[in-house]
Amino acid sequence: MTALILVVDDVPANVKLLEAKLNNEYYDVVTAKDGFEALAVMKERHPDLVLLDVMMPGMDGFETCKKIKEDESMSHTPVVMVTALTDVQDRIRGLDAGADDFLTKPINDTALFARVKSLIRMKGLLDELRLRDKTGSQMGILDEGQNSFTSDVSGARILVVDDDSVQLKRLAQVLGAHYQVEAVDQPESAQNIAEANDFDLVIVSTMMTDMDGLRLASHLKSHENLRHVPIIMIVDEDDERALLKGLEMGLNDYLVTPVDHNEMLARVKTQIRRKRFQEALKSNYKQSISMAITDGLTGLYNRHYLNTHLNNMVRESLAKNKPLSLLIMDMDHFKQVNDTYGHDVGDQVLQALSKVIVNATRGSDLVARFGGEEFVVLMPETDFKPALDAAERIRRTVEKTPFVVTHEVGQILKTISIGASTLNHMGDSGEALLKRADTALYQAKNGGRNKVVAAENV
Ligand code: GH3
Ligand code: MG
Ligand code: MG
Repeated sequence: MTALILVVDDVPANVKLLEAKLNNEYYDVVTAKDGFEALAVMKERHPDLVLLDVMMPGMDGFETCKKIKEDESMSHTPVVMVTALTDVQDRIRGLDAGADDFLTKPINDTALFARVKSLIRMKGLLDELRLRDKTGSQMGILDEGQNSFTSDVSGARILVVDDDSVQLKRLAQVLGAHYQVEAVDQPESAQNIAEANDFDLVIVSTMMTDMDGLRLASHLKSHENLRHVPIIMIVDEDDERALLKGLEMGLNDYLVTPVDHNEMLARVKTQIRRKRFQEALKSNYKQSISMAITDGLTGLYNRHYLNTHLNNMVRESLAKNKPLSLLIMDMDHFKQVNDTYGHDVGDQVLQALSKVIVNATRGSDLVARFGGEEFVVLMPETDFKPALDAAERIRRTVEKTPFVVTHEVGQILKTISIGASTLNHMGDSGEALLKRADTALYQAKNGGRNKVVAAENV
């Protein structure tokens, strides 16, 4: 995921070093030499993340962070405080100022990228939620300031697995002041407990005697109902292998022993917030507003909503120079289903197709029913190539997955055609983006159906 990161430090060598590291991983970087400049840059460039030095002349990092978090236009931007290794007090002050995370100097690359990635993913989900709320209020179905996103993490449930009962007790105590904690010192039972409960986060030690914590984590991650539950591992500072392996496996974050309590609280909060944003996005606005913006048959967003949201999304993506792709898909010879099996069975096929599309796309992708048997997927922060890959994946899935219906035939195999377009940063509009995809869809139909066609990008 591409992102713009603001690096704030009064020492030019520190700025240069961080800038080089981040550029190396293909992040865009803007810099500021003090808090005043940082605030000005934020107003103008809207970065996705701020790496903020603590010790700076004039306005220090705490004060800068406070100002960021008090300003409605920037408060949603994650801030990582960069502090000296020993400054425990700094961490507490940083948390009070609203910082989302810490990094200690000298900055370790693994720690830097684990945190940057995790916070940017959270910011991406939050941006999408904010935009959907804006669309809702523009449509007059949601009051300004009536948010579906929240920073509230209260009531969250955490499972902690560690056979070191002293450490376990200490962690459970610290977390217990804010969350509902289930502490498990017999790792063999952890899997069952995790499956039987609805946890928002799992913390697993990788330093257990009789069980490989990474293996346990990998089992949890591969379980259907637990896949979306974030996992933080506890690792030995010197065990680079376990750390890298865990991150590579997709574990969400890590803590080194001895675990710093404030650091743990900050990281736990980030993971829980991210999970909640993700759930809010997936829930497709099941609240009262849903009637006006969703389609009755499929529960997807309706065309009116898509049009409003599309324009917001195009404007935002152009302003931030971010990619945006769009797919429009249409079932092939759908009329035959109605004609052969009746309209009700046709409806069932459309419902089943909408499920296939939702399952094949990401939470931040917006799926809408555009018309009778036409669907649109709007893919923020997605370049053309991955969008085409997704389209091809959906096409193939439909081709080989029969739709189960209540009619005596039992199941019906159908295909879909897809047109794909991507945002042209030289100048574009929602209407033009949609039109290009629609022209490509028409070509897919003419070219024999069951095809994905990419639009010319003009
Ligand atoms: P093509 O491959 O060219 O797309 O052929 P097609 O038969 O899929 O397309 P056509 O546009 O000729 O027919 C679409 C049909 O979809 C006609 C319409 O009655 C039916 N339809 C539209 N909305 C609904 C709905 O909500 N439920 C059902 N069951 N059918 C619908
Ligand atoms: Mg400094
Ligand atoms: Mg059709």
